[in-house]
Amino acid sequence: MKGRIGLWRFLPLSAMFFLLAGCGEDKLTALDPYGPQAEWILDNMILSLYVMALVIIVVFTLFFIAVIKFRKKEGDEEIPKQVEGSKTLELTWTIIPVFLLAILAVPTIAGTYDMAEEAPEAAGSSGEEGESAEGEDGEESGGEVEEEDAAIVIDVTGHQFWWQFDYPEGFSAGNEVYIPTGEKVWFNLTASDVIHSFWVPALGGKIDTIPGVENSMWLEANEPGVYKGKCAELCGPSHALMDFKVVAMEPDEYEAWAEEMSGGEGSSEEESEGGATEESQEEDTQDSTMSDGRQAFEDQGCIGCHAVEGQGTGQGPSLSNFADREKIANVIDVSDENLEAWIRDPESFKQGNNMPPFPDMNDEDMDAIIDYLNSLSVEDELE
Ligand code: HEC
Ligand SMILES: [Cu+2]
Repeated sequence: MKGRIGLWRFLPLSAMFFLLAGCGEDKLTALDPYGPQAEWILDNMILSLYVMALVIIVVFTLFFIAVIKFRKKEGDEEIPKQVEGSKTLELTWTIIPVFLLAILAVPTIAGTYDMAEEAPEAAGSSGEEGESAEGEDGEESGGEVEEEDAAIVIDVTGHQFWWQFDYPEGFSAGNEVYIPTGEKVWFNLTASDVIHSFWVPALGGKIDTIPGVENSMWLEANEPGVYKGKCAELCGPSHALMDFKVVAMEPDEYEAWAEEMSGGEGSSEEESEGGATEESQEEDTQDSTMSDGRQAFEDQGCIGCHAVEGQGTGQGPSLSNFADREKIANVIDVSDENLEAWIRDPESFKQGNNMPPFPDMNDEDMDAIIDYLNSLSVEDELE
């Protein structure tokens, strides 16, 4: 009796837990799908739940019938008839599970093949965005203009403890991956150090990122939104903080974004080159008036690890659109104080991460760098 009272007391508490668990998370659940893959997973989860429920109901019904109907009655002294094996029974409880597994197998196998679809061979490079560069010079990629819906293939690299997303147009995005809605976006995934796992519960399944191995998967978002992703493989002290976000935009918005990321208006020639854009990026940075902040960013050596406009170095996340981030390094809210605190001592926020601290940077450089980072918005450019 005592135990029961104790348990009841926890009921409001656990109810609260479930309510609160729904708060503040950016769609971090597989039970609320926003894309075909996640829908498929949920449908199959529910189907197997039904199958399991059916089994439980049948087994327990039989069990209770047996317990009640065949219980020992008053004056019953005989030992009941002993049964040793029954072909009919054995067959029944072999065939029923086979039948149930067949029900599960049909959608599972079909879906697995669908999901294992390979990324279209490099169709993304110099693909869609280059082509749709507002038409200024439509002839850019010469004869080999891709068909309307050339696929987008994004290279993903897992690092302790951040995500690198390299786009076919030659730019890199750190920690937040932008995709268009309503189409399959392919990801080719690997890792630079240890095994990580790429998972966006609201959009689909997860897949490991393994050093030296390239895995591939696709995701699709039905509607615009921000979908939270997680590293799902214990990878070091800050594994639990290795989050990222998928930002799904309407296709035309996405195209404008991608164009802006790959250098804005003047750079459609460089887009047509696909990957080989290093030179033109150097030019780009020299063109843009070298602000104090940019100068400090280079003087302090940040540029050695953080690309701004351009492919990631792999050492640290690209900061090309840093001002669009919702969090710094996905752990602290964006604010000048927090940014300074991060730069002076990243370790205090994310144990074991690979950014060196800059505890003694002078205030002048610090302020300039913070202003500079705050100016690096691509979404603002689009408005
Ligand atoms: C040795 C390489 C290295 C240098 C030098 C470096 N960083 Fe970093 N930085 C990193 C890494 C690695 C991360 C990712 C940390 C993590 O999240 O695990 C990072 C993360 C960041 C972030 C958060 C990025 C995001 O996506 O939210 C900011 C901002 C940042 N660095 C600014 C700077 C500034 C400013 C400097 C120069 C004063 C600098 N970094 C120098 C490696 C470096
Ligand atoms: Cu990880």
